[in-house]
Amino acid sequence: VKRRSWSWQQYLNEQKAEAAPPTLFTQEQSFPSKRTGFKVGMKLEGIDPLHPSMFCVLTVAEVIGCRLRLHIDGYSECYDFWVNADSADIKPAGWCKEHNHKLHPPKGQSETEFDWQDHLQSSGYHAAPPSLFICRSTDCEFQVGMKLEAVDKKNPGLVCVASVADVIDNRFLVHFDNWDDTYDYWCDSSSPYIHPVGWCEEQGRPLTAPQGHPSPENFVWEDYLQETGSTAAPSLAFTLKAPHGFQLNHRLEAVDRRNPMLIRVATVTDTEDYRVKVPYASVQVSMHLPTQRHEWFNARVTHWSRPQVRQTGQRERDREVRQRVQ
Ligand code: MLY
Repeated sequence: VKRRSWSWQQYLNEQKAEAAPPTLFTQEQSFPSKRTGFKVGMKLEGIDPLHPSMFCVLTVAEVIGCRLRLHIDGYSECYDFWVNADSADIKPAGWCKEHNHKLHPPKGQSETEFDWQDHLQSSGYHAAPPSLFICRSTDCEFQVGMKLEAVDKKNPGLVCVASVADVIDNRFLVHFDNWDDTYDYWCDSSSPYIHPVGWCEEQGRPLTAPQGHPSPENFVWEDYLQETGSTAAPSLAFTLKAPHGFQLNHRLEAVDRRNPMLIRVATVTDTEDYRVKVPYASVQVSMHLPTQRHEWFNARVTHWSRPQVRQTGQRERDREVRQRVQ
């Protein structure tokens, strides 16, 4: 049997389903207006997703559409990760030095010895031109050291004592006091996961004290701020965004978290104010963007124009992943 290429329009008609309207997606989730100029082999600096407090030396290992697979120099390929080409997590070579951030050198090289010029010369690769990176607003009222209450995204039932550990452009790094940086995450002032000091008390919810606090049940912000010589992030700096507008049964394209190279057809099966639940269908398509733009993308990126239909077992079909709506 000749397999016809998979089409969103046909699928939506068959399913009598509606695509999530493009207006519901943020700028970052929408298709960029021009093709990315990143090429395999270009080098850059960026945030290690497993250690969000660290900047590393990276090489573009693969480019598919508007997404890049990045390799951390000197480390195993198993740490490679995918980002959108317009991600705020990547910066041109030399950015860390210029902005007073520690750059983790490739494995085996010492921090003091690492030099971009030498690294490029010895590898024979080039730095990604700074013009490929998106310029961002630098407006941020949050400052390093300020305290807040934040949801631990790895344990979403917990709201915890947290600090601003870093600020870049309009985003800041949320760090949980006395925990390691694997719980850290970057967000902006509109994030639904952050709250001003005193929020838990006001809401009648438990607040998780810093790890090792002598009396976690009796945590008092006033004392803690004094002990640590810190200030609370001003409540006016919190600018909670409006809930998303995705609705049950909306179809969209979502990155498969287990195999982030793949983008899958997905259906919204549950919604909360700031999250949607999307179990993956078994069809893989070309991008995770509003479906209306699909034709445009397909027309240009030929190696994605024959989506692959995967045979999946029950286990895979039953697999559900909560995809957070940014
Ligand atoms: N059961 C987990 C909970 C860790 C929570 C960390 N947050 C507060 C940053 C553990 O003990 O590892």
